[in-house]
Amino acid sequence: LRMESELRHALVNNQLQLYYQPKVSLRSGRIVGAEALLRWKHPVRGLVSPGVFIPVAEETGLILDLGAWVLEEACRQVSEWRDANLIMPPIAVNLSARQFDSGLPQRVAEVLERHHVQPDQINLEITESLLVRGTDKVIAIMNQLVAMGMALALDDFGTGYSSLAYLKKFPISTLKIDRSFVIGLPYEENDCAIARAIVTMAQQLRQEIVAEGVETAEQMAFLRELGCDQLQGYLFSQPVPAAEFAAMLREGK
Ligand code: G
Ligand code: G
Ligand code: NA
Ligand code: MN
Repeated sequence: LRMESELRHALVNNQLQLYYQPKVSLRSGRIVGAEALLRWKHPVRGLVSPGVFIPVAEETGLILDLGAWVLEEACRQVSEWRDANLIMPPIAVNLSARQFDSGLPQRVAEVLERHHVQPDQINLEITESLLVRGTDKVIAIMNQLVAMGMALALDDFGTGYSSLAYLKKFPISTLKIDRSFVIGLPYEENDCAIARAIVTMAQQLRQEIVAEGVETAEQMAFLRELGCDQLQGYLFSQPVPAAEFAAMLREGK
């Protein structure tokens, strides 16, 4: 309860911030996207990880207000970058399954319009739990978002309980291989087999594939060999504040 009220306070007192972690093309070595990640700058406790407060927000329903703030802030930032004549790759925003109701497409469209942001400037990352719930209603909402011109990515792939066969029911253009399978590459046989299976399947389904949590050159080499499209991880950059991300882009990385 304490954390909930502090989090509510944080929301209205500008203690929340978005950091941006680049996604790098394995082919060109260039930044081709970024994931926006929430940070809580607590006046006493310092930087609080979303790993701590997102679960609380999910439980209490506060995630709806947080999620709305994240989308608003990402669009505001994208429009600021555009006004500064920065050529920006798509910015991905994480969506909680709880945000996925029939009003979502309209809410997203309103935020995009308010900031004059094109729908292909913002990607949406969803988790497997949403697919498991995979009702026709969820599919219909996804289809509406895609019809608006937005791309959907499936986050943390491999950690949930969705079957591979059912992936093709959903209009998802990108799969993100969860960090837990990347850690053991290229030495753990099981991780290699899982990564290979995910990439092969994604290629068959014509989906882009992003590897998360890439920390070593050996992991990158293995993922390149597999035909993975993009990587995200400390090897290239940690999540950084907006100004730092813009500077990386200007340097033409
Ligand atoms: O940045 P970090 O690795 O500490 O994030 C921990 C978890 O919090 C990750 O699973 C990440 O997806 C989640 N997270 C970060 N930002 C957001 C956000 O804006 N919305 C939601 N729903 N989850 C987020
Ligand atoms: O669940 P999600 O994939 O959205 O979580 C992303 C989280 O992973 C972010 O909080 C980010 O800080 C963290 N992260 C990103 N790259 C790396 C990495 O290379 N290694 C580790 N250990 N964590 C990472
Ligand atoms: Na992720
Ligand atoms: Mn994510």
